Amino acid sequence: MGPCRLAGPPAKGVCGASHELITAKNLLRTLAAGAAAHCGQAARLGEYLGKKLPAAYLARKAPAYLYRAWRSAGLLPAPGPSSCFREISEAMHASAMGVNSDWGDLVKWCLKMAILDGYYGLHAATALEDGKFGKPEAREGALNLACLSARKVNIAVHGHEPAMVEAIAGEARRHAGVNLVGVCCTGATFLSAHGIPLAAHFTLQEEVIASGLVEALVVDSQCILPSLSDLCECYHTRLITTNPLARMPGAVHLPITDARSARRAAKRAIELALRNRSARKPGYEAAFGENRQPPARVVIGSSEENVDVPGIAAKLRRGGLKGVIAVVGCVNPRSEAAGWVDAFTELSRDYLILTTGCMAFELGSHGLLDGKRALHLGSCVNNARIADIFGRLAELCGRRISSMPLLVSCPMPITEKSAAIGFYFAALGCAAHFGGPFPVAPGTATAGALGALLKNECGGELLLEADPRVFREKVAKTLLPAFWGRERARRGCGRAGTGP
Ligand code: BF8
Repeated sequence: MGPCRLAGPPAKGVCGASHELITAKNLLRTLAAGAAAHCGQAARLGEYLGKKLPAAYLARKAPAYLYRAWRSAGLLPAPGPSSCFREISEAMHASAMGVNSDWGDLVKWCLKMAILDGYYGLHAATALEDGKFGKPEAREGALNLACLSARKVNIAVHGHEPAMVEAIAGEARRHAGVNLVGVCCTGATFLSAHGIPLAAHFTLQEEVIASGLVEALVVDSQCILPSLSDLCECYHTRLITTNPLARMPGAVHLPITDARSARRAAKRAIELALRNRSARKPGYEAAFGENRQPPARVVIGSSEENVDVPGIAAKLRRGGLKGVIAVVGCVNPRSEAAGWVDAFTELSRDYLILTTGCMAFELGSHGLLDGKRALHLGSCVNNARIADIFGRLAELCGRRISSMPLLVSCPMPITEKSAAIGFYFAALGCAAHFGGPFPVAPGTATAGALGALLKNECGGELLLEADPRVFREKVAKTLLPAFWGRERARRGCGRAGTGP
């Protein structure tokens, strides 16, 4: 027996597990892993800063009508930020072999994980980050591999934890010959907080090393390819790990637990990089010089504070804007990114795009992050900023989130974290789109049950569509305009009939 395989309905496993049970368990484990990563990130930052969130954090932060709806549907996690780890552990227990075999109940657990991820992961990490480092400011920045420098000592910083970013950025200011670049979400944080260039997203992280120009790669946790260990051995790059949970073979380990150890690690990482400069092979510099294209210029650093939310609400009411689309999550090498970029470029004529994570990099490298059509809101935990903007837009329009033309699209998901983010927005009442590979297969009973639960209890919906052209047509012709029509039909709720 085992591991569980999906033979397709109506077949059952030898243990009697149905297709629905196996898919619900797998989805729950995916969402629990995503929530564990975001909540772990927030908890680690809280420990680093010596800060705790209030026990009633979720109750205070969530829209009151949703909080009541989630509570009556049994979707609310236990109160208190520290309870999230118990809930995640219970979700793993419930989905272990031979524990909970009521797949309808496991589907509820899935939404509980998504809600917990939103508040004790995304919102908590963003609030702690902002409390310590301040809100980002809108500014111009540069992005892609051209941000590396053939003349300077290059240090790439990769991962998700702002403590490490902050320490290295502070220390690097003392060394004029050091060029710092960011990778993945750390890169997004770097870019918005310090204007330091973003060299690569997840899919391009190996290219950073393969440039042959990087003296040190400093990583913390999440989305760091295990292949980087081997790759650093093939080039001269020193690999440095800083999170005790995320060790890598062949790396120098400089654990960061507090401000002191962060400063120490930053200093040592820079020393190692400076010393390693002589090991760089000159051929790479010449190749870089010949092939280098100018970096993409982007506008970054948008936040719930500096985005003109009342102005957007007014445009939505007047019909000058058809809706707002949040483009979030990963860029998957299995998918054709160009098709998605085309779809969002087309949609940006009628819809405002808010974007984070690796998708923000992808849109930026195609010229969309001009501060008008698409706004960069930061790293993946900073999707909390988008949730805040959505909530505020709904308030200003006198509606619920579910009756606003708001969509979240995660077109090329890879990680468990991106699945958790999408489902959190669905639990808020948004339409949540996933492209392939889907976290749950379309047309299955499990997807149907999730869709029904979302619709009935939260007002949200799930859109599973892997073809960018079909997606674009669905959004433009039916999905978001339908919000206004539905609202008109409902009458009496908010300002019915004011949409386009
Ligand atoms: O958290 S978008 S590949 S980098 S999971 Fe990872 Fe996906 Fe990129 Fe940041 Ni987010």
